[in-house]
Amino acid sequence: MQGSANLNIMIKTARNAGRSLVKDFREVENLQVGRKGPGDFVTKADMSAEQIIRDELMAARPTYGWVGEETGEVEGKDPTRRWIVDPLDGTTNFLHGLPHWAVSIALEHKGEIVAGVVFDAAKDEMYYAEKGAGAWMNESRIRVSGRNRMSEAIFATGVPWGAKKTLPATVHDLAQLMPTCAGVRRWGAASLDLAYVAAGRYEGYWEREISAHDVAAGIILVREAGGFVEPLRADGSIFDQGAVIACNSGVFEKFAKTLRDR
Ligand code: LIP
Repeated sequence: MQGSANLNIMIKTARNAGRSLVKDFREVENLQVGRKGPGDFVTKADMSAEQIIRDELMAARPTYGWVGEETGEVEGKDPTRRWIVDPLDGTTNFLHGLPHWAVSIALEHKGEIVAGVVFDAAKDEMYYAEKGAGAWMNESRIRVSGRNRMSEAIFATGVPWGAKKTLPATVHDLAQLMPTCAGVRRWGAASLDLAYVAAGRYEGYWEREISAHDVAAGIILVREAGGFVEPLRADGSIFDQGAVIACNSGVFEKFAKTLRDR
């Protein structure tokens, strides 16, 4: 795919940050250096990857705003455009030596995500999408799965940890959903959950307590791959609610009804 200048910058930056993370992966000195809250770790690797991304994106587009997991929010001269970045989504997996984590970079324009890149550096899988240009993984176009029976569908979610309040609701979701489908997975990196829905590896994903930087890039991957992404509850936006549902078109209605009828 011939991407725009912005998409090419995002891909190059994600690759550079991913390379730095691969070097740090499984190196003891790069393990946990702090905690933002119970179960919410930050590593030297997170911080240096965010610095790489911030330096490269700010140099390339100095007027755009910035929201990064580790460095917070900076308003740009251009109030209509901002980067939304998670330098290391799946920090807990990274800390445990589990090769399932990613760099996530999204570009928002006037409140809409217009480009997204999720780089699974450990597996060298670069997922990217731009509004109107489809979703891609490395050189191949990706699409959501064509499965349309709940009994054959698998889903992914994030199970809340530590001080998160949504454990009872998530347990209720699981009790309602599990008897209707072929299984539920919990991998620990929301950006990759969305990338996997986009690639047709599983049918859907939902999570009840999630941050914008975890899901921003994945939202456009799923939409451009032909799937639906909505706020989990009918009112408000995904970012305001911090709750999301994403799915192929074949089982979306049944999946959403199961989670929304409470
Ligand atoms: C993590 C997610 C994970 C989710 C956690 C957490 P981090 O992001 O992607 O799937 O369940 O709540 O937010 O903290 O590793 O960037």
